[in-house]
Amino acid sequence: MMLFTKTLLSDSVKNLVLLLLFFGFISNGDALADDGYRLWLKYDRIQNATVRTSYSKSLSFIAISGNDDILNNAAKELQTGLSAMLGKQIPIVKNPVANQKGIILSVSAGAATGDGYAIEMKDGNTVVSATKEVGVLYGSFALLRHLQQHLPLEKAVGQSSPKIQLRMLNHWDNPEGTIERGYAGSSLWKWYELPETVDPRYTDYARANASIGINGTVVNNVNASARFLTAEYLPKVAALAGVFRKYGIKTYLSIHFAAPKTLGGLKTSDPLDPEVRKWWAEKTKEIYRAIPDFGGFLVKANSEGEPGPQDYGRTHADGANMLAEALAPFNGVVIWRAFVYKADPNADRFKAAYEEFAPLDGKFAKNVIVQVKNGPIDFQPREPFSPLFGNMPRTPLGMEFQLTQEYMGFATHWVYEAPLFKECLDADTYVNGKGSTVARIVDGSLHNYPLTCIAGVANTGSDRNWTGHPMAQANWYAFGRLAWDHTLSPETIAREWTQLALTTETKAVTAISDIMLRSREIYVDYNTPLGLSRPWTGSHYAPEPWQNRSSRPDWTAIYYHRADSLGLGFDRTTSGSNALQQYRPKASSAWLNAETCPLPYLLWFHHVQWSKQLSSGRNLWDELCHRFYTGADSVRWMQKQWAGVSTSVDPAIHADVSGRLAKQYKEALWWRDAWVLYLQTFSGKPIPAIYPKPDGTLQQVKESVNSYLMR
Ligand code: BDP
Repeated sequence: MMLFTKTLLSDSVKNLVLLLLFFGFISNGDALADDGYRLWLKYDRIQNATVRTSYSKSLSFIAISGNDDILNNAAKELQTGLSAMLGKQIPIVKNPVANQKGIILSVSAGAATGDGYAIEMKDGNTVVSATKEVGVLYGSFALLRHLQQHLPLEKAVGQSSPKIQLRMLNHWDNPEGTIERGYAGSSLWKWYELPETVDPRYTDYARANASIGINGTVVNNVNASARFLTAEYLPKVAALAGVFRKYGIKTYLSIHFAAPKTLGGLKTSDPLDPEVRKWWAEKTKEIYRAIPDFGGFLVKANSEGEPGPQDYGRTHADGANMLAEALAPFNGVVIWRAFVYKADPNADRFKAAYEEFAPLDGKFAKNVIVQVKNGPIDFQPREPFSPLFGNMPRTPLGMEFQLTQEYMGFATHWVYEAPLFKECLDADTYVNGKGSTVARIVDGSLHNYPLTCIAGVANTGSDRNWTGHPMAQANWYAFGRLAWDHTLSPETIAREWTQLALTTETKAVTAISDIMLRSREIYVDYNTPLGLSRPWTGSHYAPEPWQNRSSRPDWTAIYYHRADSLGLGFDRTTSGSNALQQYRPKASSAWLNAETCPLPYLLWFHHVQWSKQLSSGRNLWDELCHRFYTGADSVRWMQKQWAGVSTSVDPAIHADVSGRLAKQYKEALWWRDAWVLYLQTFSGKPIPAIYPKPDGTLQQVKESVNSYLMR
């Protein structure tokens, strides 16, 4: 009896909430604290009555014919979004309603091609059309994005097609639920309860991705466990794929190259061994039986201790082509990573990927993509573009960006990454003359690549707000938007995301996007200014520029900054490692000479004397102090600016970000003091009098770092 009453009560409460929702007393979050779960798909009720009325008149139904999963999800999303924004239930119908205006979803030949969509006005109706169902889904999300910004409906008209075919997230998730370099809780995938229990959150994950055009996901870590290929795990992966498929997202797996040995019990994993090839062919068939639209394999091989073809004297191409052969009958692809560097004490790690991969150009099978990190070293706060871009015209090169902030302050520091992505995409390689940008290599237009791919190492986890730092959601969003259209500006994306996720108040949108746009440069200034890199070893978080001990030299900090009594920086000119020679002369001409090298890249390429006058008018030492001090100080500006939007942003999110900013400020001082005090032992110069003294001695900073590292 008790139970019955409870059920009745909870049902009636539910109905009341629904009623209130539709009639606008509360809107999906207006009156409730926002926990960030809804990301940029908030669909808050539109407060401006004029806008609401005008939308209501034109958008009174959603017409969809046929019964396709993806189309149904497009209609459902429009219904959820519109009903919440307009405060009334918008029906999904089979045919347009006479004498009313609404949305018509249509799959038709001749509409926008590929994954693209068109939005048109026809007889007062808003028609979202595409050649493929998934295009209609993307068009529906684009329309919702437009309406969430309260823009005039007729301005939604237009066409859009993605510039890159495979727009993927790479999850570095492990079978036991941890995430390599994850800072937002544990894995989203609850392997232990799959496939029987399918968390509804997987659907929300798929919605979020589809809303920004992401169409592929690699669900497990590149340091791959062979377990994902077992009969135990494949049904689990298949259950996820079943959810993702309905949002146009293909599922991929990272594979362990030695699986034929470790899993299959073979004597070898040599890619040229017929038994090994057969093993992969059979395994691939088994995967496709479970997941008919499986995307393919992502492979980290002969890198940081992972097994690979070189263990058998074979090349990366041999390894990739063996897997490509197994996947080809199913149209699957191999995404082979170029993140390699050997433990050679005399080598420059900068040059490693180019040296191993450029000679293999043209040797890969048709369904292989080589995935290259944006920079030559490893996701540093600033790197020059990888010299592989432009040097493999006969091999599709994919881009790998890192969304998770491994080197950018985890989930504590606010860093908007779109400027970093754009800086790399817009860089000119000059391979086919001026305008040969990295973006044009990645989108295939420069070398006519038949396959194109861009990947972001995901920053998602089980935290309620998905990304730990609420503002890190913008990095996921920006990645998707740029993967779709790399010509968008970081500012456009910042403003758009802010309006969708935080507030539509114009002043606040400007204030918040200002912080976002400056945030990466501020971080670089107090963390690795003027082209410094890798001032940490194990933690990737705390300052350790003094770190000089490790099993290999390129795992120490001193290997990268090369501070000595003369100066600072890594000489990569002809007098040093000559890594600059891997670029086209026009791309590197400014970098070749310390006089002309832009300051952000100076110490990437030159060992510069402490008293050298720079283009800023300061000498190197003073310029470094200037950067460290102004960088750290700028976090206070971020705090002030953020305090100024307190009435425009949800209080819970506001408080959360304020707390993180306070910690960021403390840690910016930590970084500043660590660097300045450490470098001073080489430069022997005083900190300019205009700056306050560091908070402690070098020894004290080292102790605080040690106590952090002991955690
Ligand atoms: C480095 C990470 C490491 C990854 C590696 C990779 O520290 O955890 O496994 O990249 O990309 O940045 O393979």
